[in-house]
Amino acid sequence: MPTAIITGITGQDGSYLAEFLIAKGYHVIGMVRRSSTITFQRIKHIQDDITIIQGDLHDQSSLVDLVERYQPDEVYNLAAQSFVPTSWNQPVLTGEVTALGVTRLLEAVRLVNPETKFYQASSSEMFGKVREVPQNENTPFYPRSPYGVAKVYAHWITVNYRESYDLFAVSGILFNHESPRRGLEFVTRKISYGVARIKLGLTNELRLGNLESRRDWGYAGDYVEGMWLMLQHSIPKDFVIGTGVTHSVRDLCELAFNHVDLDYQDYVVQDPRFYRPAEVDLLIADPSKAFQELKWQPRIGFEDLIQMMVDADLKRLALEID
Ligand code: NAP
Ligand code: G4F
Repeated sequence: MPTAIITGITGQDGSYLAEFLIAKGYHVIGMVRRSSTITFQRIKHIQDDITIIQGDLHDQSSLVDLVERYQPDEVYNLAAQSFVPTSWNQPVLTGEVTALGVTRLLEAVRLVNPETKFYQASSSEMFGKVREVPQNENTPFYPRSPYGVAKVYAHWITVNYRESYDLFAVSGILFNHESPRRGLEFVTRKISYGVARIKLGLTNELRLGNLESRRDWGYAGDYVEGMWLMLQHSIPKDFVIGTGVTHSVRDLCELAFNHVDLDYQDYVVQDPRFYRPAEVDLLIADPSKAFQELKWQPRIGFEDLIQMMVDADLKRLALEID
């Protein structure tokens, strides 16, 4: 039975990856940080099938202990301060966790067992003010937020440990991926939840920021397979994972409201509070390397994804009201 450690297991991707690895027969160790309330909502259905251990990307010795104790075959580093707007309010914390935290974990792997395979959750946010369209593994980075800058550091330190110490360490450059488990602050979930609340008569407006920015949105459940495939490849390499299709936030509103027979123009209010100091205007992946070398393909398209999220929020809210 192979063993995998997942940092960030309580997050959206961590929960899907844990399910995926359990189904593949892995012993899954989930690292969680200590908090005064339980943060296991996304993993409570699989809690009996995983081992949960406390640790924190701030704390070097907790990471060394973890790797020493479980001698994992694979480590998936998904933990991060992952919300872009927060990175302007907490740039130092974002750098500590999202950037330096990766070095701490790589050091733990290098010191304890350099045979361990390592996956780093890199981000399309690194492309920022894009240098070419679409973006592939060779597109230069131009990050536009402290989060993006931290992810560029994390990306290059992963490449550097691969080249310096011959570790099997790879970065998956993943474009935006969403699901009914997405945090409420991210725009897809904010919209699906807002649409459901409006449809159920709980509110009559949805306040958003920039409606013109464009993203390549896919389904998180599909993307975790890409992470695993990268670690099964014969050679450690970085891959872009995305759909190759882009939509604006406005398109997203139109689709989500239409799904419940409403017109977004009657409810969406643009609020400058949600504008960013620097925006990433356009992201679109060129995932051809992953298609060819990993045989990875996204299964769920944009329309199905957004409809799935709206339906899930309608169901959840209806149960709460009952
Ligand atoms: P998420 O839902 O925000 O989950 C982040 C996870 O990191 C949570 O489990 C969180 O724990 C944990 N965490 C935060 N600070 C930590 C610390 N100091 N020590 C240990 N754990 C810590 O993020 P996600 O959407 O699943 O994304 C997973 C990873 O992929 C992140 O690194 C993100 O930056 C990256 N990424 C995401 C996307 C996307 O579209 N989703 C795209 C590209 C890259 P708590 O539950 O305690 O908060
Ligand atoms: O959903 P978002 O907050 O995601 P963003 O900034 O693209 O970051 C996500 O994807 C990255 C991959 O590219 C990850 F690395 C990162 O961890 C995270 O998962 O915003 C998407 C777009 C932005 O252009 C934003 O300005 O939606 C626009 N937007 C418009 N109104 C809004 C809002 N975003 C949020 N969160 N809230 C709004 O009201």
